[in-house]
Amino acid sequence: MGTEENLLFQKENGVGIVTVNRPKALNALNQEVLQGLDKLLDEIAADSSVKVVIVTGSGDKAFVAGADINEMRPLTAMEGREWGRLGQAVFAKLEKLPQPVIAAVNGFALGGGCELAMACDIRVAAENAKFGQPEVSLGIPPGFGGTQRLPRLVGKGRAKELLYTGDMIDAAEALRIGLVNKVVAAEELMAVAKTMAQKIMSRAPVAVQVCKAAVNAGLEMGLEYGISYEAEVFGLCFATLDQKEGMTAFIEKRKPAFAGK
Ligand code: DAK
Repeated sequence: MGTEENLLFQKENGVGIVTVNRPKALNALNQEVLQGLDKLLDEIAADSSVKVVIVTGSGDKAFVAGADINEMRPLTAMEGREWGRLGQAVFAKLEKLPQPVIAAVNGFALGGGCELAMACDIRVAAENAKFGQPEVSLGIPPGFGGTQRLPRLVGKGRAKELLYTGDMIDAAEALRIGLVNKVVAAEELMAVAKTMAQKIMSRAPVAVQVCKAAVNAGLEMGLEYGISYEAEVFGLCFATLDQKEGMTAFIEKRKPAFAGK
């Protein structure tokens, strides 16, 4: 599986760990990282041995401190649009990845870093994590989905406050407003993320994937159509071995052994 120096990938007991590895620039996302991530996500999507993905940053200071400002500064309008399109496509790919994705946020998650965390399904944060969309201080709005995913997670009013002020919030505040799912001690972050990954992996894989697709699609289509989509995928799951195994195991009072089929 492909790895770039500034983007690391390792597999550990079915969990794929993606690490943005530019600690000297606080893991800021440059074009090379985005292109590497694009390729890596295709490989992960096609790799059935990866059941759950964790995304994190190198070092103990930053998850990702945003898009690379040095690289962005000289862009023309057309180049900026291309750059933004690449990032948006990569983040959409991450959001739609068949496998569940946990962001293990180990420090600054600013701008594109906050947007990266929001494109993941679940966010676990270290106590020292800091979140924010400081783009308005740089003369731009967020460009990797921040104006869209932030209000969907924390509500319109809170999102607008963060977007307009560019304020940074700490992990406790992020937890309070629903931007993160859990806050843990920094030294426990990866262990907690891995334990959560293992728990998800112990459930019926197809059912988990269907939950992900139904939540993502449903939030874009309104309750009536979302409910109807749910009925379709609910029905489809009765064609899986996992449904037979899950219900039989319950009746037989034993743990299910899911095949993911
Ligand atoms: N880009 C490039 N380098 C960065 C960086 C970034 N975002 N953030 C930090 N660094 C670098 C610093 O320049 C410094 O490099 P050296 O001076 O050592 O060479 C090194 O990382 C360490 O940072 P500091 O010395 O500043 O460390 P501090 O602890 O003092 O401060 C900080 C940490 C995170 C508060 C500070 O570094 C900071 O404010 N960083 C910038 C955070 C930020 O503004 N992030 C948002 C970036 S804008 C678009 C699509 C998307 C986007 C834009 C357009 N299109 C549609 C076109 C997204 C934009 C963003 O994400």
